[in-house]
Amino acid sequence: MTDQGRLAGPLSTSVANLCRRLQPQVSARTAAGFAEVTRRLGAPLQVAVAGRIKSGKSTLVNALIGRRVAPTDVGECTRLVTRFQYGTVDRIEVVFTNGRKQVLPFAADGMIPAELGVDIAEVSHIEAYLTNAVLERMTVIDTPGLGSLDAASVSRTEELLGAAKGGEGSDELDETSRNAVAGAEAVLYVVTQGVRADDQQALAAFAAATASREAGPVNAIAVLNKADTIAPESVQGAGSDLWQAATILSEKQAALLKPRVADVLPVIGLIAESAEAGGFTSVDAEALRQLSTLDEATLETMLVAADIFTSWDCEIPAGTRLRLLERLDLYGVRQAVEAIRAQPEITAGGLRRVLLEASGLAALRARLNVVFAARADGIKAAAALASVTALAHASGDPAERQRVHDAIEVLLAKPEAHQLRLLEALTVVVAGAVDMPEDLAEEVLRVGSNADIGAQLGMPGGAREELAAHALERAGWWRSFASFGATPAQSRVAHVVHRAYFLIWQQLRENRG
Ligand SMILES: Nc1nc2c(ncn2[C@@H]2O[C@H](COP(=O)(O)OP(=O)(O)O)[C@@H](O)[C@H]2O)c(=O)[nH]1
Ligand SMILES: [Mg+2]
Repeated sequence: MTDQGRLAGPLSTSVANLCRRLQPQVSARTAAGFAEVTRRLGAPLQVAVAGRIKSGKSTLVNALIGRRVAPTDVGECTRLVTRFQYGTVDRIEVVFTNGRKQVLPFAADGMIPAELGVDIAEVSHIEAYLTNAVLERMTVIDTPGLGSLDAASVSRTEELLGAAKGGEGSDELDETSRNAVAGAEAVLYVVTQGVRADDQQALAAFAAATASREAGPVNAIAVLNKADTIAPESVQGAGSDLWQAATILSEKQAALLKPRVADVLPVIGLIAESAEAGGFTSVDAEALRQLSTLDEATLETMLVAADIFTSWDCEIPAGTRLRLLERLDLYGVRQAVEAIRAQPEITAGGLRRVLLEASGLAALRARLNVVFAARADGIKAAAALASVTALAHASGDPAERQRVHDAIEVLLAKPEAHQLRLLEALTVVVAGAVDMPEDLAEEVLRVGSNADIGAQLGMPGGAREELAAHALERAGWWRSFASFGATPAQSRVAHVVHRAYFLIWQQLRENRG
């Protein structure tokens, strides 16, 4: 099988094998669905960027990809779902609802054209193939967002997130299978200062659509975007520190979204995009340098509000100031000017790094790597199993359903399937659904959130013998905790953790040579 090498891990491999084995034993339609499931298992993790309209999703997508390619603000495209995936040649395709595809030229500025020149009512979504390396590890899906006035874009988003009511049990199996496999596997949820009821609903729908086994927060993280627009004085305990205020607000949002997302990270998508996607140039750096020579009082006045900043009478052309504002907004301008004043020799490149640092993007990337990449095997396999189950369920043939069901039972008993249980345990611990002493909760998190054994054991780079001894010791500890001293809820988690350690120990022994 050609994509075997790209499967996310042992569990994904087992699910792919299951699909392949069952294919000759099921109806042609179910088999076609299985083929699609297998194809998706071999593809990079599908991460949807979701959230309300104008929360800055497309801006953040550009920052993550490292290229300003998704139109922001206005235009038809902001009302469509766009999938950014890896390709060896840059190419954009419009996919119509009837399945037809049409290649689209990039706009002069290298972006997806804001107006497509086709009947948008007939468009399903846009596929963008880009050479950017980030996309080799994840496919990023930009969504139009909820809370828009335009019902069509809302339904396109809901469909993608799996919230649309599918025709379950209907004869339209092709439609069903498409729905079953079309959903994203992980979601990056963009919120701004207020979390609303429909934010929660969308997340709940996503979790229900993607997790056959309650994967929950494991496949969703959130960002508190536009952190630069927070007024620190309005946040208790923040003093005048914007980042402190953003962190406090993020923690509050995390508490609100808790059973749904693992984490809420503050970011400034706009600054991240400018710093990372080529928007910030040496021309901007020069303009900032000029600004930094203004006297303190003048600059302070200008930085009070956007309209004052652009309309104030000063020698830097208004157009240049507008451009700075568009790329950095007032907070970014202030950060850059402060950096120049602290370090007058700073280069345009140095300034770009300062801005990137100020944007919080690095922390988001790191988190995406841990939360999604390390768990991609479990997340992808869980999503695939959900699809397989849905496909079998939709088949009118009880014998076929039973055959698939039995095969899944066998698969779930395999050692590699244990990570699904570990993900569940992780979920209840992170969500606070089971009371755990803090050090134990952290240990569960560490074992469940890392792909590398050394990191799982909290001994990165440790020698094999040492790791094995530690794994065995912890396995024993969790087993006795499960039997004595634990509440029933704790005990269920403890059994899972015990087995995780046991499997790690076994793996270390097997690989001894
Ligand atoms: N101040 C500020 N503005 C932002 C930020 N991120 C995005 N924006 C602006 O918010 C507007 C909407 O952004 P867009 O990415 O199109 O939002 P979407 O509808 O969620 O895709 C644009 O004008 C962006 O420049 C941010 O972090 N800070
Ligand atoms: Mg958008």
